[in-house]
Amino acid sequence: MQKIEVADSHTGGEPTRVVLDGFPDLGGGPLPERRARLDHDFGRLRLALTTEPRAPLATVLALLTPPTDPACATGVLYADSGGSLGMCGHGTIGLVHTLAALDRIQTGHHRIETAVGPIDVELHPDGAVSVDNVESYRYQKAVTCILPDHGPVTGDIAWGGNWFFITHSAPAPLEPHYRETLEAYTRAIRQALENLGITGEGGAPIDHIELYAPLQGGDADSRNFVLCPTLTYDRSPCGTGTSARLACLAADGALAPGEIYRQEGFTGSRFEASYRPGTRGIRPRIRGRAHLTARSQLLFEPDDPLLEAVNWNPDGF
Ligand code: PYC
Repeated sequence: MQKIEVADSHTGGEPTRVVLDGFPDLGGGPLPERRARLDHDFGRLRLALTTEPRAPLATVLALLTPPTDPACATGVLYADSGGSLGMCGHGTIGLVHTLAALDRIQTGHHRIETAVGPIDVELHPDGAVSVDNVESYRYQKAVTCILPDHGPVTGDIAWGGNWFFITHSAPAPLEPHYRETLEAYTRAIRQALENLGITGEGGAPIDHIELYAPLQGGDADSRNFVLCPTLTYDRSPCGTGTSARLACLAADGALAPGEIYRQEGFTGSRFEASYRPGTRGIRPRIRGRAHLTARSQLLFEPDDPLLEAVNWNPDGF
């Protein structure tokens, strides 16, 4: 029977599953090559680890892999039930918290290698984690696509470690009561972008859609709703989404380097963000907290009909 050791946590409500042992060897070479092998050769196992019955919806996998750069504490590949991810902000906060809880890293500064480049992290004495994300930038401003049921929607395309379409257009307030409406709307945007061939740089698919609404007079600057490749929403304020949004604000001259931006997510959890200038865009810093939820051994009995969760849709029953 196959057994896989995992440690689960959540960052502002969004689950992260760190795979500690039992995942097949992804081989050596640069991390983008290992990421491609994860997508091509281990898609079904990735699904089994990120969907029911073994994982809550929205789970992001953090697969530990040896770094190519000896200065890095670890390498990591991120993935969810929609596929692999370049980077994951909430997942990095969850990873650092988990490694600290397992006594594998101490308070202070560390470097981690991801499939889209090295990132620096700081584990603070109070347990908070800051992530100095990969360079983030706005690729295109004010791109319009037409939605069959909603008409034109205009937004920016930006990179924050994943590709985002970011817009303040929304058919309803960004409140839990309207979740289904917002999910349907952001899924329609994603589909329209795909149909129109609107992509990130180099033809990369835009697999994250971010709606935002400025908040005035509260203790956060903005609230967001982020549709992930899982086709459900991010329970956290989304680290890569906050990075992409910061890149747009910086490009518009609406946020100064070092200024604190408080991003509230759809469930009300918060990240604190700021940036320093980069070469092409900005270097965002995202600060948040994670909490452990479980340490377990996942079991895969050979006669389990749901060994691979592919095509199993519990909502369909
Ligand atoms: O926090 O960057 C993030 C993220 C990406 C997908 C889900 N969370």
